[in-house]
Amino acid sequence: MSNTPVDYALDNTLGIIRVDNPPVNALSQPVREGIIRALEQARTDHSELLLLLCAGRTFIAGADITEFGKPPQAPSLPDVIAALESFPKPVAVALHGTALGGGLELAMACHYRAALPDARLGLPEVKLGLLPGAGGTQRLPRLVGPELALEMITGGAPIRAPQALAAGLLDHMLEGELEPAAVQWAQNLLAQAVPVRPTGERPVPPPAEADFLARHRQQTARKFRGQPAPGYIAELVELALSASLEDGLARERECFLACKASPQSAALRHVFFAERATSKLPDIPADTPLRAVRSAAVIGAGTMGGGIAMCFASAGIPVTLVETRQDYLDNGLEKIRQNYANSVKRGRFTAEAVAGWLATIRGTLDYGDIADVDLVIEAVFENMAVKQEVFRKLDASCKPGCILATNTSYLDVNAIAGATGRPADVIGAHFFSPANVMKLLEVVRAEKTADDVVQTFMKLARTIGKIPVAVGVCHGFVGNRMLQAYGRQAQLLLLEGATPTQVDQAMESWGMAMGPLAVGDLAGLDIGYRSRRDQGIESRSVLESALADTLVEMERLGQKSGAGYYRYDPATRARQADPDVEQLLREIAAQWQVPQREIKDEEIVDRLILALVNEGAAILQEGIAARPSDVDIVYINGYGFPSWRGGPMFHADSLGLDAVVTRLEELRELTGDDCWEPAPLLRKLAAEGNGLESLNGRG
Ligand code: 3H9
Repeated sequence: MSNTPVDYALDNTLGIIRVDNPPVNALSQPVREGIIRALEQARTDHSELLLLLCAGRTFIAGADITEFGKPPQAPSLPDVIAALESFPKPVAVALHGTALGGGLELAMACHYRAALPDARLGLPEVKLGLLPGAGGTQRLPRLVGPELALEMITGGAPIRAPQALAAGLLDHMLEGELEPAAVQWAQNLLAQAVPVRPTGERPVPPPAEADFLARHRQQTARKFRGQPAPGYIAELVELALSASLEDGLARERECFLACKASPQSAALRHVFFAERATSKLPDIPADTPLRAVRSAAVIGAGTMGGGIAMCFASAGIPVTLVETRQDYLDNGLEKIRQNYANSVKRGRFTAEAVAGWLATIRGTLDYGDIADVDLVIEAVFENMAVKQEVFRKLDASCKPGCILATNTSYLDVNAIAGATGRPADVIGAHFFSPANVMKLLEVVRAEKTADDVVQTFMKLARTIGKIPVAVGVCHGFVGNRMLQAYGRQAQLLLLEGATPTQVDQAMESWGMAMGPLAVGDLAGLDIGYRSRRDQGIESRSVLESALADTLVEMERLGQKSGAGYYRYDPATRARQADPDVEQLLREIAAQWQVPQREIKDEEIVDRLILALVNEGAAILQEGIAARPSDVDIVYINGYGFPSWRGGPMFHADSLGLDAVVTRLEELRELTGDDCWEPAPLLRKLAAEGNGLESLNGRG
């Protein structure tokens, strides 16, 4: 391997530019400069056609995102791309892996494009709060038409090579090994003496339906609220239909720079790195030898257990589902079949793939059948005695070294581990429902969990498609503990004079996927009710659960009973404000002597969000989460927090910790509630003039 990231060599009259910038061949400054140098050399040598390709696992996966917060360094990507498009000799490009963002933009400016069949091509910039800033919005419509271009740029999802070939984004499909196949293809182009063919000189094909942009804007207005990039993208695709390439590129540049400087993009870039950082555990070496996990078992075939079993099966790990009764097992297996069948109907998986996965799931009533598995996940009823009983049986049945995981949302994993003679092998795995869909997985490290068990589980979580976040033991771990503080404020605000509609609308307008009371109704109010009774809290004995307890005792359990905080239209399930609940609130407030007043939306948002921030800071201080960005990832992926706000801890930094501390103190003054005492960590960082970001361990 050469020590510069771009190599140029001649093979007779074929000039080959090879990019080698691991891990994903991002277009860092040395790569951009290397390509310009190679073009300078090729301009005067005896090459007749150039071939550009990449070493390693992928073609260029985009601009180097780490450069975005820094001053620009020449040459810019648009300059490199202009140099390729206007190069006097034909330039061919061969793609493999993921040709994304600036990588695809660069490929689109080359004159001929080929790819291996499993390559994926896309412009995912929108996921970073950006838009393609190096010609993507102008060249993609010229190659594939404005409709598909708009879909690809606003959706951000890549398409596969066969679709790209059919759409006109590729000219040729390569077979076999990348380099020999690409060289062979380039030799053929040479033999045909193909001409230069600048994409920018092509006209944009007219749209099939003239109103496609208006329809698109209407359909996506709600989905993209709060984010500037999607609006600009529609404008730019529209511009591509009428403007010259030059004018289109100039406007694209302006919009790209505006997006790059936006707080939404800074937040989404933070999320990109935060999502990947969760796997890096500060206290466990990355090269810790892992335990092999080739087979798994799940105890309990309920909704959660079934969903977890599907995660393993879909990742190619055979799984045994264990139940106590044949009818429970049969129901559980049937539910799995139905879930898979629905996914096939929706086009998520092929019937063939699903049949293969189903064949790897087997059921049993006998713990003897799981004696040889490498990993067990217990997903029985959320009750300490029941779980400890299961772990005693696992201890007696499973082979030494088997990882024993408990799926719990609140319980003390140390106490569960203590029921076995091998606590080092025990770990918590808090899946979110539906487990086969939700990405988040809280990996709970108990006091005695062995390092290799933690590391193995973190890796395994990625294998089954999850974003794992390592957390410590406390009631509710990271997510549910923060949720409790957040939900408590929602309840207090109701008693102080807000309505469920006002609270939910304030939070939804701010960006939460769903307001807290609507979430409560969706999940079922009986869940919290039961959990409070399990903890020995008497019904209606606590102010912040007085309303919820009363509603449950009136058989208003939420959506499933047609009413909770709201009434639900039986046909449409649309929520409707319920005057009975507002009356009930007035009565409970009077009973508890809570004065009612008019509450502004701003106070609702501040109290709910700052409750998350303050609890998150306490969690960090206690070492329950390793870094603020881990807390952000939990809240974004498990609780509907808007990713374009970066998560609660990133959001606190964007408000400024000084301002956060001041507002917490004001809220303490306003409500007289000690929960608003700023977490010492916030005070300390604010006094130092630092943000929470300083604890993330990234530059
Ligand atoms: C853009 O192109 C703007 C242009 O339109 C205009 C410019 C003027 N930069 O995800 P992985 C790192 S915007 C820097 O774990 P995988 C990543 O952090 C860009 N670093 O691997 C990780 O580091 P670490 C548009 C990057 O195989 C390592 O590479 N492009 C970049 O699961 C491995 O990544 C995108 O948005 C980058 N662009 O997935 C594509 N990409 O090991 C973003 C990755 O230290 N990238 N890294 O944690 C991806 O979607 C995935 O990384 C990819 C590989 C699918 C490529």
